[in-house]
Amino acid sequence: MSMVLSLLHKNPGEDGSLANGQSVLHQITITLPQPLLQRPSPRAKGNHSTNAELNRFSQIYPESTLEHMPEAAYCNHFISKEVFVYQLYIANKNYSSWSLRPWLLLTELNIPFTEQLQQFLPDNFANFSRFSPTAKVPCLHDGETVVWESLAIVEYLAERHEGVWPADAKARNYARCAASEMHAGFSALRNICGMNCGVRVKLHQYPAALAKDVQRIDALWQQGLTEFGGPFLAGNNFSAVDAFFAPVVFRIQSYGLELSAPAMAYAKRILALPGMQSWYQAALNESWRDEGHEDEMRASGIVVSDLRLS
Ligand SMILES: N[C@@H](CCC(=O)N[C@@H](CS)C(=O)NCC(=O)O)C(=O)O
Repeated sequence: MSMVLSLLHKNPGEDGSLANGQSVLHQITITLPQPLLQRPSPRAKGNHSTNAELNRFSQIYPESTLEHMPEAAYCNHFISKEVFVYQLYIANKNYSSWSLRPWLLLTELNIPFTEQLQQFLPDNFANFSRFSPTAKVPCLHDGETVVWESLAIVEYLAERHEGVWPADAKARNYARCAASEMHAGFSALRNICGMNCGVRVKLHQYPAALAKDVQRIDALWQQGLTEFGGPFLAGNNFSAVDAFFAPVVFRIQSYGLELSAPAMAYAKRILALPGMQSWYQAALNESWRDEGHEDEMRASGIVVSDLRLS
């Protein structure tokens, strides 16, 4: 299979440095080598490429650095302006549980995106309305297309990237049901144990409605881990259902919630993921406080420790 590639190549300048070099546009016709045709997993569908694909490209064409690629190459499957187009609007990492879901999914699946973090303010409406019709986060922009609602974002990504939902039909059904249950339910857990990554709280009380939500989550997790063999909820790979329950994992940590041993082991595994660690560190480093979220947390319990760094 042949195709024409346009590459912006940089010749070294007189001092030998690329910084002072001249850019030259090359158009070359190439026959794609086999490794490029066998696209690596997780595979991008359509025009969106994964980091793995970009890395593969740069190994095969070392003269094109990743830095040059956005302007440089217009190879339909691998490199196009659209590769870098996803913009994910999120809010404070310490508090924004809905933002965490698509952020973690994109991060763990290695799908390139640009993070647009908008701070919670006493009135978010005007600011958040600039990028979302609901004035809420998360909101994904893909060029002109605006995708609001976390579950819709997941489905949008699933149409373009493999690995968002499990490949196995039974596991996929479980994953979709469990993620939808999380999207629509567990209001006692959400209201009483609002996500606040940096604090450790002793709850004033443990109401029956909260216990019921925690028990249901425990049962759901155990069902997935047992039926599909772990280490993730729907089997061997991290998928959207794990992303949907990621904020619950931070809540377990913050409020000292107790689940069965397999469920606690799962929570520990999720906490250890690079994406979760990175989110957590960023949350601890945030200096902003949102009084609404802080008041909710103080209404539920006593702060035993506050690990936030400033
Ligand atoms: N159902 C929405 C929920 C989004 C949501 O409630 N986001 C919160 C932050 S975690 C928000 O933007 N709140 C801002 C506000 O209400 O002013 C989704 O799934 O994306």
